[in-house]
Amino acid sequence: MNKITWQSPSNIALIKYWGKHGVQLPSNPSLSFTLNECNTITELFWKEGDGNIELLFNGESKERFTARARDYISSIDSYFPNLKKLDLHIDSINNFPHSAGIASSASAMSSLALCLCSMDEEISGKKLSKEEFYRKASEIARLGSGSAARSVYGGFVSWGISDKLAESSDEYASPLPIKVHKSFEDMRDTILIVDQGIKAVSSRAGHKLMSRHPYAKQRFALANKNFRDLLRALQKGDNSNFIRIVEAEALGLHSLMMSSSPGYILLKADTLKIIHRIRAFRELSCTPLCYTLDAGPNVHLLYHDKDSAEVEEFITQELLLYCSDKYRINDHVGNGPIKL
Ligand code: 2P0
Repeated sequence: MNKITWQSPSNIALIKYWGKHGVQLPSNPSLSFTLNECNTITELFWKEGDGNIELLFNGESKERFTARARDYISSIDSYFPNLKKLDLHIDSINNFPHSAGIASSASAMSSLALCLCSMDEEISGKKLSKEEFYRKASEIARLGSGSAARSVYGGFVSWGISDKLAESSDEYASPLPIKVHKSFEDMRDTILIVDQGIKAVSSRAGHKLMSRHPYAKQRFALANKNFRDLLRALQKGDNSNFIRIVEAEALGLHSLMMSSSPGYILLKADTLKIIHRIRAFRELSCTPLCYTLDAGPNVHLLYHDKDSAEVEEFITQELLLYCSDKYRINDHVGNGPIKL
């Protein structure tokens, strides 16, 4: 069999994608940074065949993931005319807990999309420019999972049309075309794992509830404003606006879940305890750190590299007691996927 391997990271959204329409098109622009440590390595094997697809996730055959991969691959066959004449074997390894709200679908789907695009180049013999290749990979990744569109690039990445970015698109993500202030370039993200369990409501179901959410219109307008304001804060190195917007987006995301119909809560008591501790520590120490949340109970603690020693002491003394088995992942802004 032929083989392609890509390693692709997860990302953490600062401006949240929550709500979609059409074929995986976002209802508002989102902005994330790509992580360095949390990633998926996907090996894609192929040979001539009849469109059979097998998948191993962390070395095991899981019916739920295999069914999702089959649906996904059949949904993108118009992009890859050769797919129906191939048998595929996908072997994906995640180095962090999946389905616990650390955007594992972002790394899994982006690594698979990159493998499919590389395979297509090998089979067709048509090589795209680097820019075209990543743009196509982002579009293909988006069709698997919206947040995956952003993971094909390193650094700070946006996805979705914004009047502030001329080249922005709902179809694919792009690296931020602005110069991010150097204090944010090496941002740290310590992920405090409050609960590793599989969450009760999937993001896919959560997005769907936004289509009849009573606050949808206000949310999409606010996300656009927060997106514009965050761009300015990132450019200027403006910590106080960065913290204000990022925390408002985190709480706003979970407020949307709580006020959906039916409403649901992914936060745990320890999530809230950590948030209170972070606020108290910031007030006392004046260290510019803040939190964000993905679609789950785990807390992403964001801070500058220069404050790492002080924040590490805070984490070990005050936050680890709220983490499941004192588990946390030290991560930071990464450079994006790697072809292995
Ligand atoms: C985001 N999340 O911007 C938001 C914020 C989680 C919280 O996108 O249905 O797995 O596969 O497009 O991308 C998680 O949802 O959803 C997500 P689908 P996805 O990162």
